[in-house]
Amino acid sequence: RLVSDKSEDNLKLNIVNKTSDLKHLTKKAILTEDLQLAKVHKVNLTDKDPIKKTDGRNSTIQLRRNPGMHKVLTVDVTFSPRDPKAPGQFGHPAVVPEDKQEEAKSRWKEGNFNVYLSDLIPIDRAIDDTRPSGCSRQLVHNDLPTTTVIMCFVDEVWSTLLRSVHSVLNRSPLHLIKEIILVDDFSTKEYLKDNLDKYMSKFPKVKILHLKERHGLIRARLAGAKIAKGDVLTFLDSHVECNVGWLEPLLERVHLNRTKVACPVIEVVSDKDMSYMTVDNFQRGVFTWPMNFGWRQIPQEVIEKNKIKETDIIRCPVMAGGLFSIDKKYFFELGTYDPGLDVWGGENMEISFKIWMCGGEIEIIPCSRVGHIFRNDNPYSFPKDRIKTVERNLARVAEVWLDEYKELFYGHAYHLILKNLDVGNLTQQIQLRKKLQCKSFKWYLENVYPDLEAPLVRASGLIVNIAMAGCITVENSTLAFETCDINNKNQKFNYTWLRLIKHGDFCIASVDAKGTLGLYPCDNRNNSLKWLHKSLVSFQVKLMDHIVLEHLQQPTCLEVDQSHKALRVNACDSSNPYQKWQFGNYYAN
Ligand code: UD2
Ligand code: MN
Repeated sequence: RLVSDKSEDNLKLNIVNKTSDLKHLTKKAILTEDLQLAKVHKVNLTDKDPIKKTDGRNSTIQLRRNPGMHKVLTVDVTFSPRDPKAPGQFGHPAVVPEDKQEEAKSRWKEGNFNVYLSDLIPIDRAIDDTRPSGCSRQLVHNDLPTTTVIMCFVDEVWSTLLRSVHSVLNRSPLHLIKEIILVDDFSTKEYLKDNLDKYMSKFPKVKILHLKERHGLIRARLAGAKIAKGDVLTFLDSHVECNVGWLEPLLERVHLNRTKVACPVIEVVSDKDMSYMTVDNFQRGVFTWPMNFGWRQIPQEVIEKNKIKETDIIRCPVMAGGLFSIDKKYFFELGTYDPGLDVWGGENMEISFKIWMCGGEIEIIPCSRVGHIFRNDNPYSFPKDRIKTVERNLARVAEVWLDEYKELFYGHAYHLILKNLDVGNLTQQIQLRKKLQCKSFKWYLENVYPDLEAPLVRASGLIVNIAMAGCITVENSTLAFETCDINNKNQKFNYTWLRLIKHGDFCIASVDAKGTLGLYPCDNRNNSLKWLHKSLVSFQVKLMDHIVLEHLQQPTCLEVDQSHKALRVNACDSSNPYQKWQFGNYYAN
């Protein structure tokens, strides 16, 4: 290990190798290597000399380093902590003393995690290096771009905010950190004002931007991005702990290709005991309808078949949102975030679709790991209703990016249709998508996220009534009930996410008082064309069920009249078999 105290900000710099690596190197070799790394850290080293390594069995192997590259710098000043016995040290769980239980409980709501324990553990604690083995041997370029770290926060817990900042300062090669911008999103807590400024004045790289009104995290990040001086923007939440070697692998990807957007693996800092926990490898960021973010493990057989290694980069359909590095110019070329998104939520979907559809890529970099405190609820207030805010944001994203697939979004969040949500003006966002000549959502589904089920209709084919052994048929632009014939085009219908029963551009409806049925031009906004057909597929068995006209006060059901074999609507009766229907195919529940 090599210690130098001449680095920037007068922080002590330890350059360490993981113990697992040390085993294979002689003492002399370690020194040579560390000297090289130290040089790299201060000046850009063009390293052409081969480095001698021994493999432990006394045979010397010659390693020619790639010119202009170096091994990831494992900078970590917390490696030998001042107080190794402090609670929470090395990422271990901390314990609330018996007589402090009440206090801990009452302070929970300050951040919706164990604030008492956060205050108890060191703000610069050591944590385990959780990177897969092999990461510390990876090479990155000597001329990596610099980054501005942007952390925005509203009423963040003091010790947690400090720990986030120190984890960046302590575990990043400082020549790569242009600055850390803390964007204070109009916090109400006094300590986040003068005290914070005073504390951070000791760290020249840290800048604080106090916003004069609440921007919400999306516009707060943009305020930070506007004044950023680094080549790359690295966004972080304000309750994180960056792990050893986290930064260079992210910057390396952006350096290789400016349209790559690099995310670290997000690990877990427990909200209950503040322990630092690693997560399973091979996780992709995905979403399910109606645009709920989640992580999904790559199936074992895919890992085996493609020989995917733990250190391999994982391409993700969507990012979690909080932590990523993006080339600054590219971020602005993409039109940043939609500034019409409010407060919190949905911006990760927006930026993800935008990146992929407009020529970029989103990657998770397993050799970069950052811990994050996941909380059950937002600890700050929303200017308007929380749920409505997120729904409106998502609907904006759907309107701009999902094309015809937005029906799936609304179909899974049907209450939004009934609410008649006002999403605000979208002209600029739609123009932007045109200007950037972004691809279609269909392209995205086929190429980026082929495993997402995205059937454009919920059900299709024949509409059968088994009791009467017949099917709904179009005859001379009217509706009739006839013997089923799978090859008859006039018996084919689509049941859409917006609940229309379509035959071409015409939709089944009952618009007169007598309850007769007819075909009318389809219109997604016309509620009198909408039918609810509930029991779709259950345990792979198709169930018959009612088809209910939705716009009426009294439930009214599609029925075939027993004697005349005519179609009509009638008062719903759960035991009436002539009101039960089944489509030929069902695509989703
Ligand atoms: C996730 C993301 C988060 C963001 C969010 C919304 C991760 C780990 N976290 O939820 O970054 O993308 O999804 O889609 O991927 N904040 C403000 N002003 C506000 C609200 C929040 O500055 O009005 C700050 C907040 O203090 C925090 C950050 O924004 O530092 C993210 O908020 P969060 O931690 O509540 O979001 P999270 O982690 O639940
Ligand atoms: Mn967070």
